[in-house]
Amino acid sequence: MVRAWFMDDSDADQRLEHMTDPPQFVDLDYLKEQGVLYWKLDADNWEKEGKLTQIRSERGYSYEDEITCTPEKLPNYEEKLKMFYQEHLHSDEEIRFIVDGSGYFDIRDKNDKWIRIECLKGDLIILPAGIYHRFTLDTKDYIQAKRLFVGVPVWTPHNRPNDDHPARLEYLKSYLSQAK
Ligand code: KMT
Ligand code: NI
Repeated sequence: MVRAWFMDDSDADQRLEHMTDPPQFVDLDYLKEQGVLYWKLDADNWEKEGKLTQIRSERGYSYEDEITCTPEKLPNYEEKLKMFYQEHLHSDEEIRFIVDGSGYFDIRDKNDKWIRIECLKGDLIILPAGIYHRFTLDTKDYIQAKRLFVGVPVWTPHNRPNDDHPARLEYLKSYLSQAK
């Protein structure tokens, strides 16, 4: 089961868990209310398992590649990791299937609070277009993930504030219009 929790506001290392004391976990339904989708897949057997193929065809993901976050495999490693951790949004979904390692996706909930989502080997996570979010490695410093996309990929991050971005407006309309 995915673990996700409200973050504390300490400015300690971004790679730490940043749980509050006591921890305040959120469940899948809460993530779904913010438009975040999640599946657990068999990372060692995903081809046979067929779930990824099914999700790919249902959602029209025609593009796929792999990213490995290590200084050797990721060009401009330091710079990229800094970029990933700047709060931003995209014009499209961000889809990641973790084939090895782990890391955290942080998303802003409807009350603009940070929720940290622990992504482990076998997790498939979809962030909706227009959600403010960021990514960090954890203290193990290693993740390898498949990136999926509909059509030609656009990875451009639009850093916050970008409240008039069409994807932001669409996101607000779809998910936050009844937010309390
Ligand atoms: C991103 O866009 O934040 C990433 O691709 C992070 C590495 S993949 C989990
Ligand atoms: Ni992103």
